[in-house]
Amino acid sequence: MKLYDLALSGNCYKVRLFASLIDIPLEIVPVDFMQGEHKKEAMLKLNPWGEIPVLEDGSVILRDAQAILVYLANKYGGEAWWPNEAHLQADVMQWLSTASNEIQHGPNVARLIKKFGFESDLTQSLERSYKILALIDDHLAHHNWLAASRPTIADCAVYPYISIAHEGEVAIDSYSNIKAWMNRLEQLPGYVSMPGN
Ligand SMILES: N[C@@H](CCC(=O)N[C@@H](CS)C(=O)NCC(=O)O)C(=O)O
Repeated sequence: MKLYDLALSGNCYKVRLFASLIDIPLEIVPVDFMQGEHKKEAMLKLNPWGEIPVLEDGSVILRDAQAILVYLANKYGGEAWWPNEAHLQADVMQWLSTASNEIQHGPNVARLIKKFGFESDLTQSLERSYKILALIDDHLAHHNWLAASRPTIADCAVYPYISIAHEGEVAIDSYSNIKAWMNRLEQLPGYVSMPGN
C-alpha cells in the first residue's frame, strides 16, 4: 500500500500516524512538493485535485486524509477505531469534519503563513484557531478522547495540526485539557511523531 507523502504535511501525517497505531506497513512515496510534483501529470492522474496525501491500495486510489482514515480503519483497523453503531460513527464523523474545516482553516493556515510564507489572512486564521481550540478544550474537560470514549480516527485527524500549532504561532499552553489529551495520544502503542511535534 502506497502513501504519496510529504514529511512536513500534517494531512499526510494523519495517515502515517494511524497506520503506525494499527501497525500496517505503508510504502512511503515522497512527493517533491516544492517542485510542484503534486500538480504534474503523474500525480494528477492519481488525484485531479492536485493535493496530497493520496493512498494507493491495489486498485483503490483515495484522496483526502479523512477519507483515507475511514478506509484504513474500516479495512484494517476494525470497529475500535471506526465504530459500527450509528450514533458513535456520526460522533467520529463530526470530528473528521472539524479536522477538515475548522482545524484546516485555523491552525493549518496560520502555520502555512508563518512557516512557509503563504499569503493569507493571519488575523482570521488566528481567530479561527482560538475559537476551535477553546471548544475542543471544553469538550476534553469531560472526555478523555474526542469521540466514542476511546481512541478513534477522530483523534488521528484532529491531533496533527494542533500538535504543530506552535509553528503557526498559535499558543496552546493554556489549554490544559488539550495538552492532557495530546499526552494520552502520545502514549498509545505505535505512536509516531512528525517534524515539529
Ligand atoms: N482535504 C485534503 C486537503 C489536503 C491538502 O490540502 N494537502 C496539501 C498538503 S498538506 C496540498 O496538497 N496542497 C496543495 C494545494 O492545495 O494545491 C485532506 O484533508 O487531505
